[in-house]
Amino acid sequence: MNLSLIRTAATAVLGTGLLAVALLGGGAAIAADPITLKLGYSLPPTSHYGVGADAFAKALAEKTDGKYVVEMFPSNALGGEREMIEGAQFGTIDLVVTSTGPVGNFVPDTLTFDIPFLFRDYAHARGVLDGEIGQAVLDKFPERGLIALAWGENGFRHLTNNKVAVTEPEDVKGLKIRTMQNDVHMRAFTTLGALPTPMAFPEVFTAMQQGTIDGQENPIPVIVSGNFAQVQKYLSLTGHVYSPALFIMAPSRWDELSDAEKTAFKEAAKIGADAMRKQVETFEADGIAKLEAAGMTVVEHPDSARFAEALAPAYAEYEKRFDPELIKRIRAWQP
Ligand code: EAX
Repeated sequence: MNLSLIRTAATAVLGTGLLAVALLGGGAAIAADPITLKLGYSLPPTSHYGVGADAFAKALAEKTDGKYVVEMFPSNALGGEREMIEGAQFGTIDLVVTSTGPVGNFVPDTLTFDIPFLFRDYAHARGVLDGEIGQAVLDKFPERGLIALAWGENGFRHLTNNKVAVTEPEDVKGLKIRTMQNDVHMRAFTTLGALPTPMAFPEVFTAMQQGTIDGQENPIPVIVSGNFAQVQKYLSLTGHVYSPALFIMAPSRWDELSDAEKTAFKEAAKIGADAMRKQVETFEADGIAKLEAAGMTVVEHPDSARFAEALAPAYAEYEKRFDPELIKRIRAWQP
């Protein structure tokens, strides 16, 4: 391997201030004239998204002999998730790791997966997404001006707030809860009697700090990596919905790739997704204890069955809006 080349590429990438550290440390070759791709995500580099993006960058370099260098833009540096997805559509951002939160506004088929209490556990969600049903949704992206390389993971979402230790659906009544810009989620919270406030993620911390919202809901890895314990008192492990993540790519970039490169990008995204899922598990293993140590009161067993029951009117609507047969097939999925 030519070390001076690596150093030159490293300096070039370092010069931007934001870089693919994993790539440079990973021992992968960097081609003489590498193509630099911009990848954006909403969480810090140490998050599950950061770990997944780094693993993707490393695998991509290995699979393409260093032709592609991924420059990382973590922590909303390129805007909120909705803006980043628009960036991919326009071709101003090459790659985005995002939750499905705002994706339904672009590819409505993803919304089916945002239905509350649809998946029993991680094995169920991952199995459906990695199988035929998940692939069929990935295949819908091109007609909406986007490429989806692979499903990643954000995790099961739990509720935090500053007013009350939520154990029953009634406790949620009147709470101002920030939701993602996702009308399936908003419908669920309206049905529970909360006041859902759709908001882009970059604004959430300040909104909690200033009390313009009482609470929010996110997976443990996001609550931990976002330091939400600093501004939220109560955490209820509602696990009310599974939050998938995606590796999205700009079609303008995708169209430039050879077939072999397209395969390399997809395989690398799958490796990134696996690393992301592992990191979600790591965060979940010690995250709750960390949040308790940081001062949060944790309700470990809110009444999930009653939450699901209280959502009946919302389910009736989802069944009208989405394919009820598909919902049935997803629910019935077995490993
Ligand atoms: O993708 O907006 C959200 O709450 C997301 O879960 C977060 O940005 C991670």
